[in-house]
Amino acid sequence: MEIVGKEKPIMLVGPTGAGKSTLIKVLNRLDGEIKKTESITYLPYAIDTPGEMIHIPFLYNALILNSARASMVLFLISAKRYPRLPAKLALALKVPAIGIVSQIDGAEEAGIRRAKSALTVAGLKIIFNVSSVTGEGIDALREFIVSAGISLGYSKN
Ligand SMILES: Nc1nc2c(ncn2[C@@H]2O[C@H](COP(=O)(O)OP(=O)(O)OP(=O)(O)O)[C@@H](O)[C@H]2O)c(=O)[nH]1
Ligand SMILES: [Mg+2]
Repeated sequence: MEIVGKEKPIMLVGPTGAGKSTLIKVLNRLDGEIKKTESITYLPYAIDTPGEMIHIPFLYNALILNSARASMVLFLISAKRYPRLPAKLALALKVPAIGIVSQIDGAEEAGIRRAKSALTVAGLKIIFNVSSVTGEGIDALREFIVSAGISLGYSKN
C-alpha cells in the first residue's frame, strides 16, 4: 500500500477509548491490532494522541502546541460514554478543527446528542457522526478531509 500525502497530517484528540486509533486505521483502510496509545504518535498519515491529553489539564498546552504540526484536528467523543471536553478548547488550536461523534453503532439517540453537545461546547461547529465498526459516516468524513486538500494514506482501490 502506498502512503501518499506529503503535507501535514490530521491529528486526533479525545478521551481514552473514544476510538481515535481505530478511526485512523479505518480512514486509511489499514488493518492491525490497536493498543492503548501511550504518547503522541507521529504516523505518516496522522498524529495519534493518548486520551490523557484531554484528561490531564496540565497537558493542554502540549496539545495546543502540537496541533501546529497538523493540518486539521479531529475531536472525538464517543456516543456511548459520558463526554466532557474543556469549553472552547478547539478555539485555542493553531489549525481548523472538526468534531466527531464516534461509536454511533448501537448508541442511543440521547448519547449521540450528548456527545454532539460536548463537541459544541468545545467550540466545534462542523460535526460528523461515525462508526468505525459499521463504517457509517466514514466515507463522508474521508471526503471532507480530502476535499480540504489533505491526503490520507490509503490506496484508492
Ligand atoms: N462499537 C464500537 N467500538 C469501537 C469503535 N471504535 C473503536 N471501538 C473500540 O473502542 C475501544 C477503544 O478504541 P481505541 O481506538 O483504542 O480508542 P482511543 O481513543 O485510541 O483510546 P486511547 O489510545 O486510550 O486514547 C477498542 O476496543 C475499539 O475496538 C466504534 O466505532 N464502535
Ligand atoms: Mg489510541
